Amino acid sequence: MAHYGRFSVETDGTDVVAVRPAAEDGDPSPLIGNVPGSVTHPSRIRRPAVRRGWLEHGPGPTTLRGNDSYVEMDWDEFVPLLAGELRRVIDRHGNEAIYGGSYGWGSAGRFHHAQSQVHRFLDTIGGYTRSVGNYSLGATNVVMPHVMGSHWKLFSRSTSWDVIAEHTDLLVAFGGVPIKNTFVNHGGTSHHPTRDALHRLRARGGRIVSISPLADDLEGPAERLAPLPGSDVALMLALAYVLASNGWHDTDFLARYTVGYDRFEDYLLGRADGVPKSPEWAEAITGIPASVTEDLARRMARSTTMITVTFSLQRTRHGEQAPWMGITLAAMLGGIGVPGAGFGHGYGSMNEPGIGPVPYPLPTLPQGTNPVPTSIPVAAVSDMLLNPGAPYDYDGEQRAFPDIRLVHWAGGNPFHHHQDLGRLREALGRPDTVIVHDPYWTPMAKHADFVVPSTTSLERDDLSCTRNDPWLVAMPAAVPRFADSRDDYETFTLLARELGVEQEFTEGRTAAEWLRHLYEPWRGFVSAAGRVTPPTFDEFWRDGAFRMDTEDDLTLLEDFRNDPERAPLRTPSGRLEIFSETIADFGYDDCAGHPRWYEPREWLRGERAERFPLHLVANQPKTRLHSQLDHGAVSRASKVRGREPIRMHPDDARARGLDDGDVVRVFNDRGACLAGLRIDDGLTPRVAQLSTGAWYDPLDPADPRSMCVHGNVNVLTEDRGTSSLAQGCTGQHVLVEIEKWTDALPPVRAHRPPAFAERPQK
Ligand code: PGD
Repeated sequence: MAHYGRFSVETDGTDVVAVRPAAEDGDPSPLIGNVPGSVTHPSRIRRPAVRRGWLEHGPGPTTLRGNDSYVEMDWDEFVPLLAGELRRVIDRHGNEAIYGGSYGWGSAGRFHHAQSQVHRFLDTIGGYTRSVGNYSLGATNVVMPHVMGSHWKLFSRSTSWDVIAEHTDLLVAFGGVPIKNTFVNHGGTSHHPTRDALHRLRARGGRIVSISPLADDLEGPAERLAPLPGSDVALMLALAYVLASNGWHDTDFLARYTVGYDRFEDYLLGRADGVPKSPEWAEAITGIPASVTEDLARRMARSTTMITVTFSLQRTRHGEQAPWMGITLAAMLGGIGVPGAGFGHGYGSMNEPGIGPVPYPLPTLPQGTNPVPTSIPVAAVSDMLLNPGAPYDYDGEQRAFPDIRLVHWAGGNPFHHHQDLGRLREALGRPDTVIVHDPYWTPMAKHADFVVPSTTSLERDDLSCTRNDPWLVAMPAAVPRFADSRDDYETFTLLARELGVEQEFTEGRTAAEWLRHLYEPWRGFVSAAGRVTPPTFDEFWRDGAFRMDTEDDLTLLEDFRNDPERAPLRTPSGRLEIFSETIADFGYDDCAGHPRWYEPREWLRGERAERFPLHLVANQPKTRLHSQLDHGAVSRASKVRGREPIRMHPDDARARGLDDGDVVRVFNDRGACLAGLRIDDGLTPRVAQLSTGAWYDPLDPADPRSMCVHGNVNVLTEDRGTSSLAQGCTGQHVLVEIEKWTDALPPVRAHRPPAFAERPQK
């Protein structure tokens, strides 16, 4: 048994055969059950490989990506070929033509973190076009700095679960608090306090209101409201309306700590546009009876109320509005900065909000400086590849997309995270060359020209930690490297050598020396700060883990509440901006100067619903982390006849003649996929749910818009930004129709390697 992260693994010398959670974790994640067998799974990339068509025709746009065979080769041949292509693109088109945005959650360790490695390497060779933001929080990342001066504070300095359990009387949870998402956090996680905190809150007599179309977004006793998906902001506005029109809002708080409430109130009460955002107005949008809204607002005004909004609510068109309106509502209640009251974002979205932060920086691999200033919002990747030079708006800037010739990807799977995969496939046909590093033949690897076999975290020494978790963990390799795979660090070292910049990339250190180098100065820094004295590197490595101190019992924005002059927010006014002059001055027609209701495109009251009458919630899976280890035992066990499960209400199934266990075709005008039906009365009627993360598996790989036979929901979602402000990912909601699949069942080949070929004759 070897310690691995905060769980232990038992191996047979080549692969993991059993996993055991950390002893102190009272509610361990079931997802670790996907790990056994993952090192030697048939979907591992055994050797470096180059797409046959690339070898035959050289670099250039092509429709063959995703529909070609691969030629395996030795590292000695592969590295000069790949380095030569990087050199060609830089010499002919400049470094801006390399897209190294390379988004993704791959790999837990601090040193072998794939994103850090690829960015450091690309910086060393002269830079690259990068991406900004992420798929989790595209809208929040941009709007909340304007509103409250920060976005990271919302998560890393959020009100602690212990404080909520002890002080909150009424938890009003937009999006619920889905336990499944608290299994994971970026960089690893050691304990899972959410379920216990909710239990303690209830035991004290606290109440929870879960606002979601899915009953299991909140486990255990709770009141549930199910507004029409996508209409939560209208419900929030109606709650605000009840507070304002009854004089239950905290005018002292609004005057002292916020700006622009009066402008917002003109809109809220209908003075600005003649439309009061009353409970009756909202009822016609949300379907929630006006009396229910009034009653909830009354209780919110009388209790210590915490309003939370999950990340999912901002992963939709106009996603900026939900967190902005949530914090506005909390400001009207006057509880921001008060223990147990105020606002929270992302409880139940991952295992970070509610957990105390480490009060000092963590060991981090320096990434160098990127000499290329060009960036894109991360979810604009297809737009960029398809439309070089095209103008676009982003956070007050008028920008133009760069002309990308080479895509270099490590540690992410765009066929998991991006929307409208048919469009993504067309976009990936445009560059001259696509390079992907991954341990597995993911769909992204199957669209690459150069496929670089990476080790997994189980095959290399590393250390892990994350900003909201007390444990710094030694992760010694549990098993030898699989086949001919290499650590990304080693691959980049070889490429850097070939390109004449090895010393700049490695600074003369081996991977083992880097671990010590990251750790020892950090130890000195932390010791000097005087809070704790970490052990020496050798002691740390021997003991396997070090418990850092964390700041516990936090209340979000408590310092600001205590003294807004001495602890102002980093907004232009120093206060919470219910009306943002900055955003208003951008002049966008899809994001005004204060939170407001915008009708979504993909929702049941729109015209599209006449053709596609079911609202599909495309949320995070509970059987794996995103698309990772989709072939693991826990993920596989959930599949229905080998397809990703889709849930729908019994009435909707009956109306279509569908039974539990049927394979169904889920479709709209963008694409289609097969999925396995699970009937569930915990869903609101006319709502279906299909998680992200089933590996894309086209029936006809030659057709970019081919049906996915395995159930990848992103063949259906729209590739459109949240708004001109943030251009965030909007993958959470999509309208579809569902019908029984009556043809012969096509085989699922998602987890098989591609075809291999002989080298083409020149
Ligand atoms: P993962 O499946 O985690 O998904 O998208 P993301 O791309 O992060 O991909 C990580 C990849 O890294 C895997 O292929 C894994 O094999 C690889 N990997 C692991 N270790 C290593 C390593 O050491 N080296 C290398 N080179 N690779 C490694 C997640 C994204 O999806 C996120 S964060 C969100 S929140 C979005 N959510 C939604 C949503 O709610 N709805 C829809 N429709 N779509 C979404 N997409 C987004």
